[in-house]
Amino acid sequence: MQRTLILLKPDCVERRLAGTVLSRLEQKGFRIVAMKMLSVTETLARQHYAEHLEKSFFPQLQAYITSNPVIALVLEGREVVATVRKMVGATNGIHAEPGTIRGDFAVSGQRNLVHASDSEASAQREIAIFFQPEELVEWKNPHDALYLAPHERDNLSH
Ligand code: FUP
Repeated sequence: MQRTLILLKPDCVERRLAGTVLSRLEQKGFRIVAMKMLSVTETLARQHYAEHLEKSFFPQLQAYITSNPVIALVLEGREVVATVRKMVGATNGIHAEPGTIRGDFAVSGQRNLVHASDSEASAQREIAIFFQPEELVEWKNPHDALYLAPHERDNLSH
């Protein structure tokens, strides 16, 4: 079943928007399988943003993501990676479509509230950075019957 890593970033926590953002993701119909608050260390920031280490904006990005705690969570569900990316919107809040999380709540290219994995491979890499395998909770939700047709429940990754 497909999973993705979400970070409610320091600005999201500081602006008390964590509940609002989480609510949107929950209401869509995805399953929370892990969640915790933590302070991102500089080492963790370098791991998570490995692809941006050489970018000119990395020092500022690292300072921001380590400035206050984040809430990290893993969501599971059908096409969760691409669907959450659509819900989050374009990187810069100014360019993000209204109706997306960044489009509705962000005006910044850096303080954009949320991180969401951009591919299944990224999701696997990022989940392993933030969570131990035993922190990922397997559970059955009786309400899945309300969200999915029987044939969709059989293979949740498609
Ligand atoms: P996204 O996948 O939309 O989160 O964006 P990227 O992976 O391209 O960038 C990761 C983070 O780097 C963004 F959330 C914000 C930050 N960033 C900047 O601060 N400046 C930039 O020019 C690009 C990205």
